Amino acid sequence: MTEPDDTTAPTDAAPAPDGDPHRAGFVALVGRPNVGKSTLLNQLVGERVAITTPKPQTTRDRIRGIRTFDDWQVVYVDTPGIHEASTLLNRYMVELAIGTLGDADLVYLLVDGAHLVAKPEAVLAETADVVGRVAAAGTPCVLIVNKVDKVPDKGQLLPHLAALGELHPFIAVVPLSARTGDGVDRLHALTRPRLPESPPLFPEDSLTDRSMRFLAAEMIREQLFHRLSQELPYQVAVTTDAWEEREDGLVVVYATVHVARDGHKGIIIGKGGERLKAVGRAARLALERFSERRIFLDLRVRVEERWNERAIGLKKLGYDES
Ligand SMILES: Nc1nc2c(ncn2[C@@H]2O[C@H](COP(=O)(O)OP(=O)(O)OP(=O)(O)O)[C@@H](O)[C@H]2O)c(=O)[nH]1
Ligand SMILES: [Mg+2]
Repeated sequence: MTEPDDTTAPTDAAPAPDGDPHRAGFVALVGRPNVGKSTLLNQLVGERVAITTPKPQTTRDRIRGIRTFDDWQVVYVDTPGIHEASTLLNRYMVELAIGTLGDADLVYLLVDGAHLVAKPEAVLAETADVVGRVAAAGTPCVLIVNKVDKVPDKGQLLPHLAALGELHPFIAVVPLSARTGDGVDRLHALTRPRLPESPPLFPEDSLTDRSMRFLAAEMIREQLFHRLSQELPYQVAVTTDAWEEREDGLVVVYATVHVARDGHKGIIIGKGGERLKAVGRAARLALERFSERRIFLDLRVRVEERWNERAIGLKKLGYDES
């Protein structure tokens, strides 16, 4: 069994001062759930390496996305949203995000600009909490005010940007839109000088450190998030069990949706199997686009009783630090 290489990364180089040595390092993307961390990761990398949904707590793992320029390389580390975690899975997610802070050369701390205008006090209070974690780690930090495409009158942002800027000695406060890419270029100029002198950390055509198996499972989970409501998305996990390349070029992917309760199985499958079919179809198309292969997806549902409440269940389904 082999897996295809990652697709080729865009190589438009950011200008660098003459004679400056090659630089490479890590930038951690952190913030509350749903602020657009994974959308920004994809925008920066130029490919959809992380799944994104309108629901909070979509990202459960650390996902590295790589961007290679002529004389520097940056490894962006997407993390789960930092929140008041109560369940075992959520505590695991938050610890993972906080653990990333100390390992990075630079932190991008994201807030939702549209929320900032609508509910400034709430956003300031919850940002202060995340800022405390960043300050404890001691890593230099850029504050990113995302989703500014949702704020028609940019002047409305100004007093709030100033208030946020007082929370911490940020390197800069950068308003941008991860969705449209507006304002993203400014990040490159701020980031390069903060990275250490180093040869590239990954091959120059790599887009992510994650395998196609992992990305396949995530693409299926993304479709489940889109099609399930209330608590159910948080009770499912997906594994890729096998990846087989046939001689005619077709790739057969075997994957399983794990549900925490017997009663959830029928909901996932849907009437006449319709929901599972729709999930499989959409995930297969996304995977075909990304891998540039023809895919046959064999998708099953299995009950892994209370997997999300038990350490052993989490580990079994891939949620461990390794
Ligand atoms: N309008 C607009 N929407 C955005 C922007 N960035 C992200 N979104 C939307 O916000 C929602 C959440 O985006 P994600 O990238 O999944 O957010 P996240 O911070 O990774 O969320 P978690 O993984 O749950 O912590 C999605 O519906 C995105 O399409 C933006 O710049 N503008
Ligand atoms: Mg995310």
